[in-house]
Amino acid sequence: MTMNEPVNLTNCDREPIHVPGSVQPFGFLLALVSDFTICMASENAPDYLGGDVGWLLQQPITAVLSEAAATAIRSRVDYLSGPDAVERVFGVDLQGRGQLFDLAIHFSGAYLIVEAEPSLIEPGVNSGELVRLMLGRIRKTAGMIDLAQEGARQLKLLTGFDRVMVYRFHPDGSGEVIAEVAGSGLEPFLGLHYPASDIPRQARQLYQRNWLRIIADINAAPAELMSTPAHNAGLLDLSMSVLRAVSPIHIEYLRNMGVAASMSVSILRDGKLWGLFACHHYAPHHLSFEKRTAAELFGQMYSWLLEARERETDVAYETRAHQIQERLIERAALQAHSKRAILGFVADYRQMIACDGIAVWSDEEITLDGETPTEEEVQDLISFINRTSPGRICASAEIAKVYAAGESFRDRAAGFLAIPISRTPRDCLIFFRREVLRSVNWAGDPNKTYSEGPLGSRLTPRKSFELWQQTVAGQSKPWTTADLRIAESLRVTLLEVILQLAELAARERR
Ligand code: BLA
Repeated sequence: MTMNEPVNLTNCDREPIHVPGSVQPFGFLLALVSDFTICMASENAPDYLGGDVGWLLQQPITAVLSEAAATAIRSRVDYLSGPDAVERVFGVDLQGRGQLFDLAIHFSGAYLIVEAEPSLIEPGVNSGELVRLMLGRIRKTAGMIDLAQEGARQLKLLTGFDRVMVYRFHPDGSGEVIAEVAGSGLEPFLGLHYPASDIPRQARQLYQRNWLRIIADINAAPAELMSTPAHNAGLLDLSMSVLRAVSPIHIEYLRNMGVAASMSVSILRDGKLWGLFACHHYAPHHLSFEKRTAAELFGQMYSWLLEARERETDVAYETRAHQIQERLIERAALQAHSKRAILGFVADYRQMIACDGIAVWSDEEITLDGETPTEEEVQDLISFINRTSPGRICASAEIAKVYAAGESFRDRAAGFLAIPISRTPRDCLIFFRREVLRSVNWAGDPNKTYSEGPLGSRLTPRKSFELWQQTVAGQSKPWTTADLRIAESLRVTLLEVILQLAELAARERR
């Protein structure tokens, strides 16, 4: 997509949101070349610094800022060596006139970017202490959802946004509101799913590098970046900027929802974007840089805690599966016949791997439990599996994609995980998961109507939800690597059980 091609609903994952050529007007931006001469400035810089843009451009920084301010900026340059490094300085008297600014300083290519916004001193607020208290509260929670709910509550208290949600991404880039704290009378979004396109790929990549963005007022006209002829402000990469102007598509989406200000704080796991704290306000809402820094720090601490918690959950899931498996081996040893040993443990298998139903086929006999295809359908599926992947575990979260006949029962069993359990073909365990759509309904207000902007009704929560429904039709929850590891271990165990019982039977016959 070229810079000049208009953005619409089909090309928006290619919208170059990192080079908007403008900033939000709650602060101003200067770009300096290596001798600290200004080569770009946002058109609103004179509102804060006096003079006009024509004058600012090509001035050495010391002609515009006080010596002390220029020194404060220069002294930070040495700390900017790592990728994506941003230095912050609070309460700098930029022109020696008693007006204090908070600064964010970083390199974009060869340019030193200085962003400044008036310091908002909040008497009695100690951000460090606030974050310390917030962490104390979230550490007391148990489980991932409880953690998310308390995290949203704490962030709402810190920031004063009308609504704070925890939005979790799925592997396909779509997402789900898993926790929400909203002012009374607001339509709930908890439990709603949205397609990947609502937070397009390049935005997700950006949010992995830059932890926080705020849109203080969706109606505030962006301030264009102006430059001297030798430079091109339209190409200036603002990925790490704090003032970066926001995609017009996203602004339209927010406007349609009646949202006037928004903020999101990234939640990362193992360096990858796991989710976001998504915050809405129904009037313009600006937070001091200090509070935003506190919110960001909270997001980082939250991410570490989540990482530790999720790891514990994964370990607990597998440990429990292994315990069930050990009990199963002990009990199998008491069985006289392998068929009984295999068919008799359906309830145990179901506890090992999360599923909605299971089919077990052993020695020409089939047992179905929970939500499954019919016996006939299962038998056809088994023949297919034995033909296409004999002796191997095979799994899919979208059955009709790998097995066309699965189309007819995909609402009951959109996902399957098959474990072969004997040397003779056919004997196997198949875990089924229902179509994800069946467990999720529209949770918003059915009577609520949304405004529409130039791009029509697509950019509303309800339409987004409908689109998500279309994109996940025929899919179950994905099988995780933990599921597959447990399946492999179960396969080996059941093979051993069968072998042992066969040996025992042979010995008895002798
Ligand atoms: C960005 N879209 C975003 C952001 C969120 C959402 C949270 C991050 C920016 C922010 O902090 O506001 C989406 N917000 C949601 C969702 C909920 C919510 C799903 O509160 C659910 C309750 N957006 C669209 C479509 C396109 C699109 C169809 O809905 C494109 C075709 C684009 N969204 C889009 C872009 C950005 C974005 C380009 C990046 C904005 C930026 O950082 O410049």
